[in-house]
Amino acid sequence: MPIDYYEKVWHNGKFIPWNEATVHVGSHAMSYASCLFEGIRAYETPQGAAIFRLKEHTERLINSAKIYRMELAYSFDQLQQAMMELVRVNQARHCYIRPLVFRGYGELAVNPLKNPIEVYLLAWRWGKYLGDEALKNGVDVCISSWQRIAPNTLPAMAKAASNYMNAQLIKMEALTNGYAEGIALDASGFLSEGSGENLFVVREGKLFTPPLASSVLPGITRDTVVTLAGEMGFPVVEQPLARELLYIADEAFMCGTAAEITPIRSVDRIPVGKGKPGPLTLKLQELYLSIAQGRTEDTHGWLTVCSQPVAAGR
Ligand code: PPE
Repeated sequence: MPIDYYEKVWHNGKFIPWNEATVHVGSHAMSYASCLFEGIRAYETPQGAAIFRLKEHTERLINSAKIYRMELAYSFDQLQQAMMELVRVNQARHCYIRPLVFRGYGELAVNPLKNPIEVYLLAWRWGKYLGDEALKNGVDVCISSWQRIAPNTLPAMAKAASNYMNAQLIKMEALTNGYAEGIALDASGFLSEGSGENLFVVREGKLFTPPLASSVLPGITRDTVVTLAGEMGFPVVEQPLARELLYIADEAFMCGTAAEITPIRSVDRIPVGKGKPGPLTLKLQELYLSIAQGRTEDTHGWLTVCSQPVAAGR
């Protein structure tokens, strides 16, 4: 699918055309993957385009930069303002925002410290992450033969491009074998996460999700699910989870900004529950989307409205 992009890109404080948002191949990030990113959705709401959990995504970006000793020239507030401005100048009704922070052109050697830090904000329109029918019908997934990065190799709490080389191996293997997504085990053999989503299992009225120690990204949708499920009277247990729990689960789903809440209907060709999206999964999915789209009152302050409804926007 070609990128359905918005024309204006934010680069170090200025807006530039999409086609001019290029980097030199000698940039540090190209050779050494010294790049961090975020993925954020702005939804169309009756109040105009609204960014979902902007504060938490910005915090995670700042944390990723701290872990990798990258000094950001922009404050928490400036980054949030820039993302709101990005949505406004592009007159986007809804979009996916991709902040990128990377080490640019300067010196080529492993030591990254002499290279400038570049900050870009891109926006494009992104449809359903795991296929058009995924949210409604669920997806077929497999357990990957690739493990998730071990805790003492690459930090899973940082959303770094390097982690996504591991994710690409998981994804390619899954697609090659006819699955929509792969779920990796952690270095101890417990369930970790999908190539781009966190994982939840429902069994006997309880929700389970792998803990951060299982090398998962501290997902913001994961946190949203934990909050909403708790309010619905379903506390979530965070503990190391055995692979076979998925095979005997009543329901399972994956979640992420891009994937939203996607039901899992089978794992390794074993049907999960009745082999179709479960009732609690669908309830959480609907509640999540209705809050994000401004159809249900935003009691948590998760939405940041960027603009008035724009008739001319797309
Ligand atoms: N784990 C991984 C490995 C991951 O990439 C994501 C998001 C999550 C969990 C869920 O995190 P959150 O979005 O905060 O709920 N993956 C992003 C990028 C996907 C891509 O293909 O690029 C996303 O969903 O935006």
